[in-house]
Amino acid sequence: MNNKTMYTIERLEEDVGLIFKKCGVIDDAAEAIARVISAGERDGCKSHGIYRIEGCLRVLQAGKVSPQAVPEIEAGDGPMVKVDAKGGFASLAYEKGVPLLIERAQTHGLAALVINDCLHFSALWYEVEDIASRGLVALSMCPSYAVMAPWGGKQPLLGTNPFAFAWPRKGVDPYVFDFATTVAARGEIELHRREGRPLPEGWAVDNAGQPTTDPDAALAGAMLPFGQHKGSAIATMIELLAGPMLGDFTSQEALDFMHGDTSLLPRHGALVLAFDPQVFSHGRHRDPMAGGEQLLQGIVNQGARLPSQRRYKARREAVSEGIKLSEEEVALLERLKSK
Ligand code: NDP
Ligand code: PYC
Repeated sequence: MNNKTMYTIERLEEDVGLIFKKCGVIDDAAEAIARVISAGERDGCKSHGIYRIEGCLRVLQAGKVSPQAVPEIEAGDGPMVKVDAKGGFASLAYEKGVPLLIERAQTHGLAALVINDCLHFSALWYEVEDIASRGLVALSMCPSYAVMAPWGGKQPLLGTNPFAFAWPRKGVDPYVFDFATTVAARGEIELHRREGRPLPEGWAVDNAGQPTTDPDAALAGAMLPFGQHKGSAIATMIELLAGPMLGDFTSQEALDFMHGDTSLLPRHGALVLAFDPQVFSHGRHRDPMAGGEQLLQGIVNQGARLPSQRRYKARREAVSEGIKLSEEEVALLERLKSK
């Protein structure tokens, strides 16, 4: 890429927050969105960084997300914390619900954060890493849009349904993985299209069900699950757990709600689970953290890298040198700020 401009994380957060505030999004929500988008850029996760801003703005313009929504929490004394996002962005709903989720997991061993009716556009590692950095194990999942064919089928039905897991570690970054259940996130296909690059084989079929490496044909056709029938089943599980089980949309319903327009972003529910390993292992006289460490060390000792290692490295570089943005990205921020 061409010349780069360095941004501090604070400057990027401020700019992104300002863009959303100018579009009528309440301050708390705009700032929560800015944190997650800027963290994506900081960690080199381009498919869920500033590239997502225009998608969010299109949904605002289409009137399909509520800029003034204030999430409402409903939590008795039990392990379930429910947040009704009221049709607003998921980031604020997550931030509002997570302190109670942590408290309940520490009390009950396991707790669930149920977010209903939210516009979810972000990477899930942000949530599970946040929970693991407070000493808990976390799982997060949500549907998206019906853009993926089930294994053996040809028509879009399931979403790109992301799934993330985090395990806390003492003195080092948590173990985190986070992936779409399609071969790659849809954002990756869109980035290939923008850059005029063909897709790797096996990512998608065209609208006649034939394999394609053309990003446009892939976007008009169907994406494919990772791991064939296995990814297809995991994506189905995510639909069931974070859709119908929460009384919320499946990926097909989320797409219908947007009148089939995948240039917008999906609105649906999300499920985040937190586990306290100290409660689960109580009475066993074995330190769960030490046991986890032994396993992770065994992986590293084979020369394998842990998931998120690339991301943490990108973060360290961004913290010391700044976040590098291209001329086009800077121009985009400036244009949106001055609107
Ligand atoms: P990737 O395939 O880029 O990465 C998946 C995971 O595997 C990451 O944790 C990554 O760590 C790790 N990984 C990659 N290569 C290796 C390796 N060689 N060895 C060990 N671990 C490795 O992710 P996807 O394209 O599937 O998804 C990208 C993002 O899209 C996710 O953050 C997801 O949450 C988001 N998404 C969000 C949706 C939504 O509705 N909100 C929908 C779909 C996706 P590392 O980052 O360090 O490379
Ligand atoms: O990259 O597939 C994706 C995606 C959908 C919604 C947010 N990200």
